[in-house]
Amino acid sequence: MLIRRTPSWAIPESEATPEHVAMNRRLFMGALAGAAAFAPGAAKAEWFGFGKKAPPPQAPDPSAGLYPFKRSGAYKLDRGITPESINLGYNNYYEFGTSKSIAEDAQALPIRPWTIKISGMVEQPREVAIDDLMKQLPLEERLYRHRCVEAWSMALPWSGIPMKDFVAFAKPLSSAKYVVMKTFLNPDVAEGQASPLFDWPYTEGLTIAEATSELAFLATGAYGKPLARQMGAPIRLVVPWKYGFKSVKAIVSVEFTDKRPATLWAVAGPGEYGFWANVNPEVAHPRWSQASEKLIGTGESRPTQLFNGYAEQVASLYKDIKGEQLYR
Ligand SMILES: Nc1nc2c(c(=O)[nH]1)N[C@H]1C(S)=C(S)[C@@H](COP(=O)(O)O)O[C@H]1N2
Ligand SMILES: [Mo]
Repeated sequence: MLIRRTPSWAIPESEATPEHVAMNRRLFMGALAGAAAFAPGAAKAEWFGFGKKAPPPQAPDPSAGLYPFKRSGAYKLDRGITPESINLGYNNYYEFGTSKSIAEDAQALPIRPWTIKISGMVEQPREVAIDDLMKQLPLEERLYRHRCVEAWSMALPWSGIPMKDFVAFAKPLSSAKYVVMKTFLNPDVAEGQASPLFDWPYTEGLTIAEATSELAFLATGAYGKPLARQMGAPIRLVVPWKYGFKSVKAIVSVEFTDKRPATLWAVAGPGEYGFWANVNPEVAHPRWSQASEKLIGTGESRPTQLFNGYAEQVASLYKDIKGEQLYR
């Protein structure tokens, strides 16, 4: 008889995957009949990571020598850093599968050359290579907590560019209200993108006020080196006062607009995930409590903090917003 031993820090699958599998199952049942008709082969009954392929040879990272970035003293943790080895093996990245073990599949993503398209309500639309961007903008390391809507958390050193400096670089028009970020679209490499259950590419957005706030960060690295592919290489958003699904990985486009974007999880589960998604222990997810969180790596349970402990920096962003679901 096979006994699956779960490390003590691991969350039982049933708890760890609600964002995700529980909803998908429901969606899946509903979607199956129709979806299978227009996307034969995409609607796989088992979708927990894909076939193992040897990763293709990858181009070198010309910015690798810039790491480690100088650590900012402004961001203190109230817990230990999650060991890198644990973070590298516990990820959400639906493009590569719905389990936490997508690291191997994610190695197929080519991350050089990599450009970011800046478009919409800006002085001048343009496309910029990530390595040029890193030469022009400030680089630093920040220690942040990281809280998934599934009620687990980590803490880690991110290396990257303050988002407010990126926004200044992009020169949005004063009429722009939102910034919309999208992940690459390449179903040949990311088989999850063949699934009809989500509106690919992964899309997330912030208000301009959020994007230019102190904490919003574009990570190009973690743990003192370039970002691992499973963590969102070569560049991903990090907004630590919000649930993890806001922090979109592998960004290829940034658009400025005056319309609130339709974001991937808000489209997939509108009753469960919204645009704002600010962490709040008192606002439960429709299917589970957010009062506490489990620290990945130790298994310790801690009370969830309002805005994930960053209320001092971000609460003022929301004080005049009325009649909106700010915490889901
Ligand atoms: N493109 C993309 N970005 C994504 C996701 C995803 O599936 N695809 N998952 C999100 C979720 S739900 C979380 S919790 C974090 C996980 O980041 P990590 O794997 O570095 O912990 O990435 C977010 N960004
Ligand atoms: Mo998440």
